[in-house]
Amino acid sequence: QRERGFTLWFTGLSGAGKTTIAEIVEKELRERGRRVEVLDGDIVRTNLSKGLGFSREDRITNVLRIGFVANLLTRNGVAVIVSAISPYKEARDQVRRRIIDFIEVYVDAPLEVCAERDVKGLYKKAFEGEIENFTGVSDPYEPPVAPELHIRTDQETPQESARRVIERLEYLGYL
Ligand code: GGZ
Repeated sequence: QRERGFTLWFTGLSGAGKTTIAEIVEKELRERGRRVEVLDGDIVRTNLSKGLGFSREDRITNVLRIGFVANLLTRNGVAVIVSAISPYKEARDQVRRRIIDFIEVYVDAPLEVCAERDVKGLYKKAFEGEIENFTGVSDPYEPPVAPELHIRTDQETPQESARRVIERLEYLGYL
Protein backbone atom coordinates (compact mmCIF):
# COMPACT_ATOMS: atom_id res chain seq x y z
CA GLN A 1 0.00 0.00 0.00
CA ARG A 2 1.39 3.33 -1.08
CA GLU A 3 1.33 6.46 1.00
CA ARG A 4 -1.31 8.95 0.07
CA GLY A 5 0.09 12.05 -1.55
CA PHE A 6 -1.29 15.50 -0.88
CA THR A 7 -0.71 19.13 -1.73
CA LEU A 8 -0.49 21.57 1.13
CA TRP A 9 -1.10 24.92 -0.51
CA PHE A 10 0.01 27.95 1.52
CA THR A 11 -1.51 31.19 0.28
CA GLY A 12 -1.07 34.64 1.80
CA LEU A 13 0.68 37.97 1.55
CA SER A 14 4.42 38.37 1.13
CA GLY A 15 5.91 38.23 4.61
CA ALA A 16 2.92 36.44 6.15
CA GLY A 17 5.15 33.46 6.99
CA LYS A 18 4.43 30.92 4.26
CA THR A 19 8.05 29.92 3.64
CA THR A 20 8.94 29.77 7.34
CA ILE A 21 6.04 27.48 8.19
CA ALA A 22 6.67 25.39 5.07
CA GLU A 23 10.25 24.75 6.19
CA ILE A 24 9.18 23.51 9.61
CA VAL A 25 6.45 21.30 8.16
CA GLU A 26 8.88 19.94 5.56
CA LYS A 27 11.33 18.91 8.27
CA GLU A 28 8.62 17.24 10.33
CA LEU A 29 7.31 15.30 7.33
CA ARG A 30 10.82 14.09 6.44
CA GLU A 31 11.35 12.96 10.01
CA ARG A 32 8.20 10.89 9.59
CA GLY A 33 9.74 9.27 6.52
CA ARG A 34 7.63 11.01 3.90
CA ARG A 35 8.93 12.01 0.49
CA VAL A 36 8.52 15.76 0.31
CA GLU A 37 8.82 18.38 -2.42
CA VAL A 38 8.55 22.09 -1.77
CA LEU A 39 7.43 24.46 -4.52
CA ASP A 40 8.09 28.02 -3.41
CA GLY A 41 6.81 30.82 -5.66
CA ASP A 42 9.96 32.80 -5.17
CA ILE A 43 12.13 29.89 -6.39
CA VAL A 44 9.74 28.65 -9.08
CA ARG A 45 9.97 32.11 -10.59
CA THR A 46 13.69 31.56 -11.27
CA ASN A 47 13.09 28.41 -13.32
CA LEU A 48 9.66 26.97 -14.18
CA SER A 49 8.09 30.44 -14.26
CA LYS A 50 11.16 32.38 -15.34
CA GLY A 51 10.17 35.49 -17.26
CA LEU A 52 6.74 35.83 -15.71
CA GLY A 53 5.86 39.11 -14.02
CA PHE A 54 3.16 40.14 -11.59
CA SER A 55 0.21 41.01 -13.82
CA ARG A 56 -3.02 39.16 -13.10
CA GLU A 57 -2.42 36.97 -16.14
CA ASP A 58 1.17 36.10 -15.22
CA ARG A 59 0.32 35.35 -11.60
CA ILE A 60 -2.46 33.03 -12.72
CA THR A 61 -0.10 31.31 -15.17
CA ASN A 62 2.44 30.91 -12.37
CA VAL A 63 -0.12 29.38 -10.02
CA LEU A 64 -1.46 27.00 -12.67
CA ARG A 65 2.06 25.82 -13.51
CA ILE A 66 2.81 25.17 -9.86
CA GLY A 67 -0.53 23.36 -9.62
CA PHE A 68 0.33 21.21 -12.61
CA VAL A 69 3.60 20.02 -11.08
CA ALA A 70 2.01 19.62 -7.65
CA ASN A 71 -0.61 17.35 -9.18
CA LEU A 72 2.00 15.12 -10.86
CA LEU A 73 3.82 14.69 -7.59
CA THR A 74 0.69 14.29 -5.46
CA ARG A 75 -0.67 11.44 -7.52
CA ASN A 76 2.67 9.66 -7.05
CA GLY A 77 2.44 9.69 -3.29
CA VAL A 78 4.59 12.74 -2.61
CA ALA A 79 3.86 15.23 0.15
CA VAL A 80 3.88 18.52 -1.75
CA ILE A 81 4.20 21.86 -0.03
CA VAL A 82 3.45 24.96 -2.10
CA SER A 83 4.06 28.46 -0.89
CA ALA A 84 2.94 31.12 -3.30
CA ILE A 85 1.00 34.31 -2.72
CA SER A 86 -1.57 32.95 -5.21
CA PRO A 87 -3.77 36.02 -4.81
CA TYR A 88 -6.58 35.07 -7.16
CA LYS A 89 -9.35 32.84 -5.85
CA GLU A 90 -10.24 31.71 -9.35
CA ALA A 91 -6.74 30.31 -9.96
CA ARG A 92 -6.58 28.58 -6.56
CA ASP A 93 -9.99 27.03 -7.15
CA GLN A 94 -8.91 25.81 -10.56
CA VAL A 95 -5.97 24.02 -8.94
CA ARG A 96 -8.26 22.68 -6.22
CA ARG A 97 -10.51 21.12 -8.85
CA ARG A 98 -7.55 19.32 -10.43
CA ILE A 99 -5.86 18.01 -7.31
CA ILE A 100 -8.03 15.60 -5.37
CA ASP A 101 -5.91 15.78 -2.22
CA PHE A 102 -5.69 19.54 -1.91
CA ILE A 103 -5.36 21.27 1.42
CA GLU A 104 -5.57 25.04 1.31
CA VAL A 105 -3.90 26.85 4.18
CA TYR A 106 -4.54 30.56 4.54
CA VAL A 107 -1.41 32.05 6.09
CA ASP A 108 -2.89 35.24 7.41
CA ALA A 109 -1.31 38.30 8.96
CA PRO A 110 -2.56 41.87 8.66
CA LEU A 111 -0.87 43.91 5.97
CA GLU A 112 0.53 46.25 8.64
CA VAL A 113 2.24 43.32 10.34
CA CYS A 114 3.74 42.03 7.07
CA ALA A 115 4.88 45.55 6.18
CA GLU A 116 6.35 45.98 9.66
CA ARG A 117 8.33 42.73 9.36
CA ASP A 118 9.46 43.71 5.85
CA VAL A 119 11.93 40.81 5.75
CA LYS A 120 13.21 41.68 2.27
CA GLY A 121 12.58 45.41 2.28
CA LEU A 122 10.01 45.00 -0.49
CA TYR A 123 7.15 46.77 1.33
CA LYS A 124 9.23 49.88 1.81
CA LYS A 125 9.93 49.92 -1.91
CA ALA A 126 6.28 49.22 -2.72
CA PHE A 127 5.05 52.08 -0.51
CA GLU A 128 7.59 54.39 -2.11
CA GLY A 129 6.32 53.35 -5.53
CA GLU A 130 9.57 51.66 -6.55
CA ILE A 131 7.78 48.32 -7.06
CA GLU A 132 4.52 48.31 -8.98
CA ASN A 133 1.66 45.86 -8.50
CA PHE A 134 2.78 44.80 -5.07
CA THR A 135 0.27 42.48 -3.41
CA GLY A 136 -1.65 44.17 -0.62
CA VAL A 137 -0.25 47.58 -1.45
CA SER A 138 -1.05 48.21 -5.09
CA ASP A 139 -2.37 44.83 -6.20
CA PRO A 140 -5.24 42.67 -4.93
CA TYR A 141 -5.24 39.72 -2.58
CA GLU A 142 -8.44 37.67 -2.48
CA PRO A 143 -8.56 35.73 0.79
CA PRO A 144 -9.75 32.11 0.74
CA VAL A 145 -13.43 31.73 1.60
CA ALA A 146 -13.30 28.19 2.99
CA PRO A 147 -9.68 27.09 3.49
CA GLU A 148 -9.02 23.75 5.18
CA LEU A 149 -6.93 25.69 7.69
CA HIS A 150 -6.68 29.36 8.65
CA ILE A 151 -3.50 30.38 10.41
CA ARG A 152 -2.98 33.78 12.05
CA THR A 153 0.76 34.28 12.17
CA ASP A 154 0.46 37.49 14.15
CA GLN A 155 -1.11 35.48 16.99
CA GLU A 156 1.07 32.39 17.19
CA THR A 157 4.68 31.30 16.60
CA PRO A 158 5.76 29.51 13.39
CA GLN A 159 6.22 26.34 15.50
CA GLU A 160 2.63 26.54 16.73
CA SER A 161 1.37 27.17 13.19
CA ALA A 162 3.34 24.21 11.85
CA ARG A 163 1.96 22.02 14.61
CA ARG A 164 -1.59 22.93 13.60
CA VAL A 165 -0.80 22.03 9.99
CA ILE A 166 0.50 18.61 11.05
CA GLU A 167 -2.54 18.05 13.25
CA ARG A 168 -4.83 18.88 10.37
CA LEU A 169 -2.99 16.39 8.13
CA GLU A 170 -3.42 13.74 10.83
CA TYR A 171 -7.09 14.60 11.21
CA LEU A 172 -7.61 14.34 7.45
CA GLY A 173 -5.94 10.93 7.45
CA TYR A 174 -2.80 11.80 5.49
CA LEU A 175 -0.39 11.08 8.33
C1 GGZ B 1 4.19 40.45 -4.64
C2 GGZ B 1 6.42 40.24 -5.15
C3 GGZ B 1 6.31 41.24 -6.10
C4 GGZ B 1 5.04 41.85 -6.29
C5 GGZ B 1 8.36 40.55 -6.13
N1 GGZ B 1 4.00 41.42 -5.54
O1 GGZ B 1 7.83 37.34 -0.07
P1 GGZ B 1 8.72 37.03 -1.22
O2 GGZ B 1 8.94 38.29 -2.14
O3 GGZ B 1 9.96 36.30 -1.00
O4 GGZ B 1 7.85 36.26 -2.25
C6 GGZ B 1 7.15 37.13 -3.10
C7 GGZ B 1 7.32 36.63 -4.48
C8 GGZ B 1 5.96 36.48 -5.12
O5 GGZ B 1 5.95 35.38 -5.95
P2 GGZ B 1 4.74 34.36 -5.97
O6 GGZ B 1 5.10 33.40 -7.05
O7 GGZ B 1 4.49 33.81 -4.64
O8 GGZ B 1 3.51 35.29 -6.40
S1 GGZ B 1 2.17 34.88 -7.13
O9 GGZ B 1 1.62 33.69 -6.44
O10 GGZ B 1 1.28 36.04 -6.99
O11 GGZ B 1 2.46 34.57 -8.54
C9 GGZ B 1 7.88 38.50 -3.04
C10 GGZ B 1 8.37 38.74 -4.45
O12 GGZ B 1 8.11 37.55 -5.21
N2 GGZ B 1 7.72 39.82 -5.18
N3 GGZ B 1 7.53 41.43 -6.70
N4 GGZ B 1 4.86 42.83 -7.18
N5 GGZ B 1 5.37 39.85 -4.40
